[in-house]
Amino acid sequence: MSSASTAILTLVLVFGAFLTAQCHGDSAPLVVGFYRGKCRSIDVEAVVSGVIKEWYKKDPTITAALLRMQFHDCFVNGCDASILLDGSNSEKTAVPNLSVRGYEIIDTAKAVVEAICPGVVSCADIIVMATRDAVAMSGGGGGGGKYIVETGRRDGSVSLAKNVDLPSPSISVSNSIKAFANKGLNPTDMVYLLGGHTVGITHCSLIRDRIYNFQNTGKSDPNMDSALLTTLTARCPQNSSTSIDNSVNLDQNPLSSMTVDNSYYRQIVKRRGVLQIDQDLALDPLSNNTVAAIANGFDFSTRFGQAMIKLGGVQVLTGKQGEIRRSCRATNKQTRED
Ligand code: HEM
Ligand SMILES: *[C@@H]1O[C@H](CO)[C@@H](O)[C@H](O)[C@H]1NC(C)=O
Ligand SMILES: *[C@@H]1O[C@H](CO)[C@@H](O)[C@H](O)[C@H]1NC(C)=O
Ligand SMILES: CC(=O)N[C@H]1CO[C@H](CO)[C@@H](O)[C@@H]1O
Repeated sequence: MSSASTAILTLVLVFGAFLTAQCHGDSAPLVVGFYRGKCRSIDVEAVVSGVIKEWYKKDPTITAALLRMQFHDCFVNGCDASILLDGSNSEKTAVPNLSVRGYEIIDTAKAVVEAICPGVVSCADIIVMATRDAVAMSGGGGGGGKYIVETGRRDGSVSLAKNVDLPSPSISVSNSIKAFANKGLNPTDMVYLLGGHTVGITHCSLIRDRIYNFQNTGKSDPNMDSALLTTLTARCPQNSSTSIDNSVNLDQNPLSSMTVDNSYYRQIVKRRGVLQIDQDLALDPLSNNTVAAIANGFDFSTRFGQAMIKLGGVQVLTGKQGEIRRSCRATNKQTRED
């Protein structure tokens, strides 16, 4: 092909791609500070932050609640607040969602922003902003500061329990890497994001196999530190006849179980991981070197924030897609029909 015809072909291709982008121009990139100037001169992010600060003073466990909520929202049908929709068959009714909490926090933040500027701020953005604020209150987010979130998400209208396909606590590191890759997140992102387990709890029902009958051996997980095994045995009796399902801190350093820091990694390298995936992360050759580097002080705070920003970009609705819900618990169509 002559260089002239190559040039023409290139032009046609580039222009064609440009036209295609225009035709599919319902979406727009997320941006930092999307709400600037969209609610008079009011700083919407500061308003949300105020709500989270008040809530955190009463209940510092909201950081764990919101981190898990953002993970579950973004992993199922993208970060579109589908996890917030009520309904007999919606995502929040699916088994892995049973213990997701914090819905009232989002309701409160939404009520406050709706009172100031109705129909402007999406529920999907509120989840991401609120999580960032709570992480900052818990000491995370880059030198004690906040990571800078991008905004401009819009809310979805599809929320189905059958779409919920979240990793189980016994997923292997290699399958977990695949699950994250399906969302555009690389293995390093995954290792940092699992650092979310530096706060919060799990229920005994999800770790009893590791304590008493690991992979049907009738024994505990051989990779579990013996002191941790003693602690967990006491906290999670084998044959608890009651329906009470005790909780156990995911970060087993008692001084740090409420703080967003690298302590989770320091624990798992000492074989003090609580969930099976936590322990395996420190041992599997696919992730052990990254874990060791973070445990030794490699920049957790900044990198965790960056990974959260990336998580917040998974399959988002933007531009003219979706809607800005009036109530985070219902689509606008449902709200009108009520
Ligand atoms: C392979 C990936 C993951 C698996 C298998 C997993 C699994 C789990 C399980 C089983 C629990 C305990 C639930 C309960 O007993 O109530 C839990 C809790 C939690 N997860 Fe994950 N998780 C994963 C990734 C993440 C990510 C990426 C984040 C956030 C960035 C996250 C944040 C949390 C938090 C904060 C809690 C504690 C919630 C609370 O205290 O209410 N997890 N996770
Ligand atoms: C729990 O139940 C199993 C099976 O019934 C039994 O083998 C085991 O000894 C019991 N453990 C305790 C601590 O009672
Ligand atoms: C990670 O695992 C590989 C393979 O087992 C091993 O050679 C390496 O030393 C491990 N790295 C760390 C930091 O333990
Ligand atoms: C928060 C929430 O909606 N939890 C629901 C989880 O699913 C169970 C069973 O479907 C419901 O009873 C809960 O209300």
